[in-house]
Order: sequence, then C-alpha cells, then structure tokens
Amino acid sequence: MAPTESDCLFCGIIAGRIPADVVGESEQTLAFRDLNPQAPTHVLIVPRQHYATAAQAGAADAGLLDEIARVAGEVATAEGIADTGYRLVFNTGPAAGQTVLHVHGHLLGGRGLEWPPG
Ligand code: DGP
Repeated sequence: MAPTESDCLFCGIIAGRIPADVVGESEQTLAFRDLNPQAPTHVLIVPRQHYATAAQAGAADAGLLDEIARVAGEVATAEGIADTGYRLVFNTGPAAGQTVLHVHGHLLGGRGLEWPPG
C-alpha cells in the first residue's frame, strides 16, 4: 500500500496540510483531538504510514498497534485519565461505523463509559 494517499483526510493532518489539535506523537504515530468529541477526552491515535484498517496495519507491521496502544497510554496519563480508566477502540469497517479509512485508535475517557457500546 502507498505510504500516503493524497485524498486521505488523516494523511493530510499528518502532512500538516490540514490543521489538528495535536496532543502527542512518536516516530510512527500522531495523536490529535477528535473534531466531534464523544467524551471529555477523545483523541485519535494514527500511524503516520497509511493503512485503511487495524487488521491491515497489524498484518503489515505487527508492532504498530502496540505503538498506538503505548501512545494512547501516554496521552491518557497526560490527560489525567490513566488511573480512572479509558477506552481504546478501533472501528473497523462500515458496520462498526468506520468513516475514515486510515486506521485510528479512539482514546475515550473522562466520563463513565457504558458496556456494551452502541
Ligand atoms: P470513525 O468513525 O471510527 O472512522 O472515526 C473517525 C473520527 O474522525 C470521527 O470520530 C470524527 C473524526 N474526524 C473526522 N474528520 C475530522 C477532522 O477533520 N479532524 C479531526 N481532528 N477529526 C476528524
């Protein structure tokens, strides 16, 4: 798969063409606030390399999802929600509500989160 896709929204954010509220990063990832937050803390953690889904990212680079989880933990600590708890989810495919086809972990916290999710 191509390293970037010119029509990909999150590739545009990673490249700096589209503004975003960046709250964390690593060599392989970028973390920025969701434009439509569903919780007091709602941050998206994305790999700099373009993959459509978590499954594709995991198949291509086994360590990448670990890295997203690690950065999510750093952001959660910075946001003060690491101890109370948070959710890290990857919507994958249309039935799960994935709208942006660049894999992203949703870090949600700062309020009680119900289970099962809607
Ligand atoms: P999903 O539905 O799982 O594909 O999540 C996509 C998320 O991306 C959704 O929660 C809203 C967010 N989003 C959409 N457009 C933008 C944008 O331009 N900037 C930011 N920061 N977030 C966006």
